[in-house]
Amino acid sequence: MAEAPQLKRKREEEREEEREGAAGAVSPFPLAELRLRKVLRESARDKAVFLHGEVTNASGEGTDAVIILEKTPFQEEKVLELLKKHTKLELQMHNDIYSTYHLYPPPELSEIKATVVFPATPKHLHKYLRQEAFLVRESWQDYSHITLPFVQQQALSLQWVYNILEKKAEAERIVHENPDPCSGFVLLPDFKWDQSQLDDLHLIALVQRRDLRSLRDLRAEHLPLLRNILTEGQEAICRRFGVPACQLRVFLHYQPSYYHLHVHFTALGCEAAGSAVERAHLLPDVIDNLLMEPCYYQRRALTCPLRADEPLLKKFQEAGRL
Ligand code: DD3
Repeated sequence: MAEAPQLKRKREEEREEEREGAAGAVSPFPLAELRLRKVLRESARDKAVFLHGEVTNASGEGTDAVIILEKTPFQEEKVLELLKKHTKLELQMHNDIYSTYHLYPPPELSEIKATVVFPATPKHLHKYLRQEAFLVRESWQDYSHITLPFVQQQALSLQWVYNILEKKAEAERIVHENPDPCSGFVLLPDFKWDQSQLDDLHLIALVQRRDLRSLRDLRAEHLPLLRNILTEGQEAICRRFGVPACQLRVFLHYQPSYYHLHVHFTALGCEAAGSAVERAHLLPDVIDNLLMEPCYYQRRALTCPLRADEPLLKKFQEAGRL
């Protein structure tokens, strides 16, 4: 529940901007005009629900959208307000020294984070369906014969990444940039983090160069890039958010969810999805592996979880590798 003073100041600034902009503000997505098609997934643990919605235009054509609704973590300085203020209180049960209540706080204390993908492709809709996962052991041969051709032909749009690198989107959110075209990167908060509290801190480093897809492409020649990301990323996060390097988990995913090389920085105290051993590779370990063996990631087998509906899993099944 700790909060850096920088965060507090930043939020106050944002609130001011909101107030100033409120009058002429244009909503980028008509949330209210949405019709619910299907609940894709819901998670009691994460306090989140994933919805498939549809917006109908004037000529009656429907366009798909994904909406993710999440209850946000508590903020220390607001918790007391929650108990006083204009919160309605409803006793649920009482037994001896124990009792439970339902609280109905005022709107400004009961925000819900909404993430919208619009228009959403069938791939987006699929991504959030609850799915069983399977572990695949991918040899280098598997990578070159199965995974790489698949990654090349699926060509999922990386437009949002290029927009960030070219400052066409989220430019004001950039925390640090190293502009070197070969060993540079851009560091900014991940979509998943609303920056209201440090508990779930999550930033991503997107590399400037566009020829690196994943861990599998990394060789000793990329060590300067990886070292830059590690040291400059840690420094920038400590400066901006006050979180020291020893409390940051810096890692890559294999398989990644998009094939433009990126590195995650998350708060050590936050065990959110994605830090599991079957998918996460710590950056300092990656660096050491490449130091000892320049072609480490072109030689060893890598384990990764694949969801039942993922086309890549089907490719492994067809090849008799599962
Ligand atoms: C994505 C993986 C991708 C749905 C959702 C997220 N961080 C992003 C666009 C801009 C971003 C991210 C795809 C897409 Cl919710 C489908 O992630 C993003 N901007 N992870 C930031 N800062």
